[in-house]
Amino acid sequence: MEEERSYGDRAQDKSTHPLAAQLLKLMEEKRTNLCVSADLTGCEELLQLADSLGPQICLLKTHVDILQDFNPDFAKSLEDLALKHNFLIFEDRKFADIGNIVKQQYEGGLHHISSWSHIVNAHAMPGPGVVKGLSEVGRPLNRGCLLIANMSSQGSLATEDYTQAVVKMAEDHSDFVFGFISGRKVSDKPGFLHMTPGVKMQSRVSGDHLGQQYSDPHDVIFNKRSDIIIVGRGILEASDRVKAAAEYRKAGWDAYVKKLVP
Ligand code: 5FU
Repeated sequence: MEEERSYGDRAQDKSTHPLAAQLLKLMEEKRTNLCVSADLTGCEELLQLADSLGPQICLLKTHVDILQDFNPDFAKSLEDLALKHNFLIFEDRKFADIGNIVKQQYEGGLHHISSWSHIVNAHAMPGPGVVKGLSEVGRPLNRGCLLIANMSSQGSLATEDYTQAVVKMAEDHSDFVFGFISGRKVSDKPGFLHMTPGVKMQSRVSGDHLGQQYSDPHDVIFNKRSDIIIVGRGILEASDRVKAAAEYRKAGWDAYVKKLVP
């Protein structure tokens, strides 16, 4: 197995995308590889969550289309909290259309995602046009994109060949794409970041009734060699969310430190 490099070290690589470098650096500084998936339906509750968990996370992931009261002030407040606590915002929009449409979905509509979200993601299924379209909007704003290499859900149609084609597409567009949503490390390029959803501490909870499948932080970071754990209900449904986040943060960080030992 090749030697694992630290987040801080990977941030220094010339080939690392500036946004990936910023993220790797803040992960090292804050000692966290935890992304909270803020899957809530009210703006106020989401902002409170961001403020209370902000010190413990490297990323806050949103699904703005499930918010019942989204408004431009909310986006501004979230940006302020990201600055206050030094985390990045990732809108999990999973763009999946032709370039001409994803451009408009990213920049316009009700949500103006490109104006406040540092990171978005996309399915590679439509071909490179989806990345080119997003990149025309995102690059001038110094944004970055992740490609979905495979999904955590049961019965996902992503084959190994598909995943390899996604890696190639990312490499071909590395001025905008800087990593993957995937269950495991799929590329050895140090500038690419891997983020894994479907994470829950209790290994006895193997999934939900709609096909979600869970692994624990150690398995994701140490065994599967991913970089960031994405945790939703494991934190959101806890009676004490701050305490639960601290536990996930520690589990994710300990697994990373263990991985660094040659
Ligand atoms: F791309 C993916 C994926 O393959 N699985 C996911 O679960 C994204 N997700 C997201 O992570 C999903 O949209 C939720 O926002 C989150 C997982 O939430 P959970 O409550 O931790 O199961």
